[in-house]
Amino acid sequence: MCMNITAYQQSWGSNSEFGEALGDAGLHLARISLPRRRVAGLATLGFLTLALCGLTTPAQAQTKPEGAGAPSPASAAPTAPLPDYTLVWGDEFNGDSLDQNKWGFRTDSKHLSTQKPENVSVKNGKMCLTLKKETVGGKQYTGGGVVSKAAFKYGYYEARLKVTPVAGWHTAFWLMKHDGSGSTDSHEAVQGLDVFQNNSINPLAYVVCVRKYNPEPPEVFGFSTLAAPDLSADFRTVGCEFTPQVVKFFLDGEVVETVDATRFPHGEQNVWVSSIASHMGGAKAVDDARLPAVVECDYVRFFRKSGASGTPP
Ligand SMILES: [Ca+2]
Repeated sequence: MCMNITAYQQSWGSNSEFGEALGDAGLHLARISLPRRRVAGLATLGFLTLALCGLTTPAQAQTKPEGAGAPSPASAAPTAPLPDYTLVWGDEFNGDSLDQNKWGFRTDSKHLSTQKPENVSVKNGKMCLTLKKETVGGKQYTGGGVVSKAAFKYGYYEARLKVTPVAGWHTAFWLMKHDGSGSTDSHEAVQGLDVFQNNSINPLAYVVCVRKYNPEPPEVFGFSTLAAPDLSADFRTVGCEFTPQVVKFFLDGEVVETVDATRFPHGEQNVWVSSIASHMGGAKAVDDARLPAVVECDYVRFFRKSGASGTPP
């Protein structure tokens, strides 16, 4: 297995995005039963997403369908979904621009896209990652992403987000030490926790796993492809509790995968949210006709257990 992982790292890079290739190899497939919600047509949902992120014309916005897209619970004070945890860092994205005291940008060129700061915006209580067909940095598409300036270790990490229904995009919420380069190189990473990785060609599944980077050799633990409600149809809450003993992955408040954390060393990690164009998941091509597209994130939060020590936010 380690041979396979190394081979994939060489072709995909040593970062969160190589995990999905492992999933394509069918190393592990776990299915969970989750309630499915009836959703409106994809065209309507795509339109609504663009409207919320200000990418439609005023005339188009006037035709916004009623009743679609429930408002986010942004006004509620963030509370920990687990006992004894307290919010110590986060962003509700309530302003009109990204808070660069909290976030830096992902700026790499990887797989099929170059990630641009200009593609990250904050509107209507959401952070929007705009996905475009344009040639930049030798790639034919541009995506976007953010990485927290603060790094944390043990605690509960959570994001609420909605992916695009447009095929060809890999959207992730994950935890990994950032080396300051804007890329996903993992030279400083001890471990990586992939809380959520979706390939938009299949909005009904996503991947979780734990990756050990250092000391070498790299290893992957708990790699699971999880069935989910349509991740492009509505916002979903994904979380990860990290303790010295265990990593627990959550979807909408339910534990969906558990990994023994005593099997790998632990270090600090930054918080990432990004979307890049990619063939991962078996996408043969990006669906150009439906671009630009948008990935939305309602919030990112980090809670620490009461009495626990850690890096101040
Ligand atoms: Ca929000």
